[in-house]
Amino acid sequence: MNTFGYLFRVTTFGESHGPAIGCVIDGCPPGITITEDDFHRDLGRRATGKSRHTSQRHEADEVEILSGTYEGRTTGAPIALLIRNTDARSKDYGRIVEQFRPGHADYTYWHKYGIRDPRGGGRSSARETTMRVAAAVVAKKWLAEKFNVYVRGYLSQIGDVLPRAFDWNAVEDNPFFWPDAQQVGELEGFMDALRKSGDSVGARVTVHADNVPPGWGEPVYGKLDAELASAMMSINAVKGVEIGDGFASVAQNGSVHRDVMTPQGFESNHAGGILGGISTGQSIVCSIAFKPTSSLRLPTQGLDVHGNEVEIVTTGRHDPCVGIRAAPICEAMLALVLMDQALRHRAQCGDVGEVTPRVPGT
Ligand code: EPS
Repeated sequence: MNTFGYLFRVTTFGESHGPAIGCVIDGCPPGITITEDDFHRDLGRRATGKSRHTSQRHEADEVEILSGTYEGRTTGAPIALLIRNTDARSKDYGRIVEQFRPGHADYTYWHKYGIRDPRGGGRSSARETTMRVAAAVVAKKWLAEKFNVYVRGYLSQIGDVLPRAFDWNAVEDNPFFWPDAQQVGELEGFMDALRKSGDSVGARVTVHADNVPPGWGEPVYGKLDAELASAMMSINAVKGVEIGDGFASVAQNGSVHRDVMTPQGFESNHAGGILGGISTGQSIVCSIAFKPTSSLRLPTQGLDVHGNEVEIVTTGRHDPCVGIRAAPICEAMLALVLMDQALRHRAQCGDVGEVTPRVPGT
């Protein structure tokens, strides 16, 4: 399954060390202004090699728009986007061609298909997320222009380090998408020590969508939160997704968790902007847990494809914490889900209109 969405349908293709990666977006509304320049910002935010704390692969990540636009505007035809791979180094994978990295999809791909592209992990590489971010550039633009909906994200935990302060303005000014500018030096030290040790660490990313109108999301099987969970879980290395208070809700009482409506607005947002699978008009808040990456130069025992016990060492240009550059990827999945749900809402309920006053502030 390489296709995502119902009405705004994105299919990605390509391997990390193949000639190119790409996507086809089908069902895109006509008239959206899109040029190749629009992709630079978000692709740059996601890319490797932007700081010493991520993989040092340096990709150009130049998008070619092959179809679906005319004079800089979408036509309603399938939009094909292509990025040529320019900095693959397949020899790094020579020694693990017949080995399974513990904690990696090498083993499950091998069992499933009986063949795998070991170069850079093929389709299991985080390189695949490039095209999600590219497709979401179109979705983000439409959401902003049509509904004033904005999607943004930040790193909300790395290992056991939590932000001590919060400022959205700090997030884009450091290599970690971290919301506390005072802590950036500490994180640099943390990551430098981690990299020297050869180990990796997990992280948590939080994304918000602001100004989502009430009503998006489809009960019962197309719940907005269910589709967000599925979308986020489809990102490499994701092991958990929370909406609003998520697992903290377990220890709450209903009298605390309920978001009381007043003439001045909602008093809280424990629900993360979704009730009954449908947006409330409050900010949608979703947190995503990334596991520590499994390509480590620290030797370990493991098995090869013949069942022999072998020593496994992964060399090359790997991310010690893939969560560091995952905020744009999570934003992308949020935007893709929202755009698809917005189109579905418009198709079925576009004539309903505003039937009750909104809670102020939404
Ligand atoms: C990745 C391993 C590294 C990263 C890659 C994701 O690949 P390589 O060994 O080819 O450098 O660089 O990330 C990207 C190329 C990207 O654009 O995100 C992995 O194992 O997932």
